[in-house]
Amino acid sequence: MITRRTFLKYGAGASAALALPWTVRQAFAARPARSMLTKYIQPLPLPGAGIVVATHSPMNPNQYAFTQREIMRQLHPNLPPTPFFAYDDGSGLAGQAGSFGMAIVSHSGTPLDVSYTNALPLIYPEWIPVDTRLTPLGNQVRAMTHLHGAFVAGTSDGNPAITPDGFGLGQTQTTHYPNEQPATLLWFHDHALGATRLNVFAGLAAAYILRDQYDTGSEPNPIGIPGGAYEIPLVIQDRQFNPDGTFLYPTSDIEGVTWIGEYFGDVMLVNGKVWPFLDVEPRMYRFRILNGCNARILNLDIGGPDFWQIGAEGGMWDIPVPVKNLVMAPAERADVLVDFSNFAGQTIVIKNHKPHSPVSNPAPELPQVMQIRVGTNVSQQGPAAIPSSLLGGRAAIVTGPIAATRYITLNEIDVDEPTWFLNLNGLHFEDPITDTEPAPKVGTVEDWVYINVTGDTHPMHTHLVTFQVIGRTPFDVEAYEEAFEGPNGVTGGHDPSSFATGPEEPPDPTERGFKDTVKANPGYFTRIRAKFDLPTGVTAPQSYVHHCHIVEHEDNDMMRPFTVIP
Ligand SMILES: [Cu+2]
Repeated sequence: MITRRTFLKYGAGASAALALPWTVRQAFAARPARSMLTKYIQPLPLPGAGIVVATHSPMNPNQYAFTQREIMRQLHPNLPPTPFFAYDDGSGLAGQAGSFGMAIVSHSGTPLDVSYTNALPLIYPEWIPVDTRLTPLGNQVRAMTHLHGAFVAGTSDGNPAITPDGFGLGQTQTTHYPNEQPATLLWFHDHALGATRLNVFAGLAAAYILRDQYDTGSEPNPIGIPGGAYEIPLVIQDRQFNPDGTFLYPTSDIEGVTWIGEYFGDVMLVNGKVWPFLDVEPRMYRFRILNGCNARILNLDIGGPDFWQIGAEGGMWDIPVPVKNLVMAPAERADVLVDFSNFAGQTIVIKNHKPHSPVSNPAPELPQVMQIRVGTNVSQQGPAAIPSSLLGGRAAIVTGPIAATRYITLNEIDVDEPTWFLNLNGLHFEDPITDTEPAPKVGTVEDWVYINVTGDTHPMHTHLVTFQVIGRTPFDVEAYEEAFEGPNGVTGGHDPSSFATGPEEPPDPTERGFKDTVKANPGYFTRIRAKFDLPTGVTAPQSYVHHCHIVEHEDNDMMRPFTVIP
């Protein structure tokens, strides 16, 4: 058995080219359209100006009815129109400018009923290379929506363990979102079994902004942060294009395999447009940043001013934290303030760097993200200074004892072979749940320890709960593997503590609050802590999943079901 870690280790001595994961070679080889795409010549789509703020049902303000369908937009002036999948709120999407263009605005404490009806093509179009080994119904387009970060019943979660076939043409998925959670940025995206990477790549992703009485979105507000036109979502996604305008998703060169290990673009899209620019006034702004890439870990740098991070996936923090570089794995969110007051008349580029060790991601470099043009005139004065405190909190679970600690291994098996797959605990997604896997009792607190024996960082996402990051401990991977290795990697349930090679490292300052996605770095075991409550009126058992949010990994097969039990 060759894991990617050993592959990289021993391959590097033989040939530098061989040591590169083949997806990287392919990404470099295939860039037919990139050279035509001049940077910073089109404006960033904004809510109400290129991003549709979803309209509720005519009879019920707390009900939304979406249709997933294929539309076309020009994503760069030098490209023909690009076909992609979109969530239509019934408006017809005339207000959607790019390939990301829908946002629900909801309120903490006010439940919503949201339905999704599949009106996509019956069969995947040619530009989406399905791997029928991984899908339940061949090359049929099956959709299933998951509200990422939502505290919901298992039946409203978009659960591939409950609904493995997803929803086909003409079928409707109905969901109930209680919104019993703090104000934050969630996002809804497709979660179809074996095709999540393709459906998300094809465009099925949208924003879900949760407000409360403090985080009103208006200016002024009780928190003293920017609002209105000065609060801007930045959804960052990398893509490749064919010269005809279609998105390009490379296929495997392994016999019988279509799936690739990671999808990396050579072009950056922000809010669904290629390398856009944004005009700002010389004052304070709030950016709601989402890494919407399939597999790329971003390391963002805004040049002149600082990022002041005020929140992440689980909502707002108690204080702003200055951050020079925002290292964001797929699905992670950063709520940041940036003060342009001292930058009047200047042009700034948001750049993306290779993340530093121990974060590891095989993405080829893609250094430019977008341009920001700071004007000289302020039309509305914002907050005078970065607030010294906020109205949120730190992640700190102090309620009672730890009911259980779950040891979950992350494995990558048979790299570059037809049998290549990734897994948790040496198990496929469809395998029965074993007694060492999570089965939290409702209302109890558990520690989950993600033990990474692969060569890459995996952003692990838990459905249902947000969690506190407790810390990361370096350990002797070889010795741990040798002790507990099974046919598909290291099996679950084995405490790695005695293999530690150093003390537990505290969470990063950007992990101050509750999170729903955590970077599990190679050579470390990462401990998170969560309380497994259920929404009001929802009774155990309820079924969910946890998985790597590199969506190629999730599809093949780094995802497992778990049940919250009575
Ligand atoms: Cu992964």
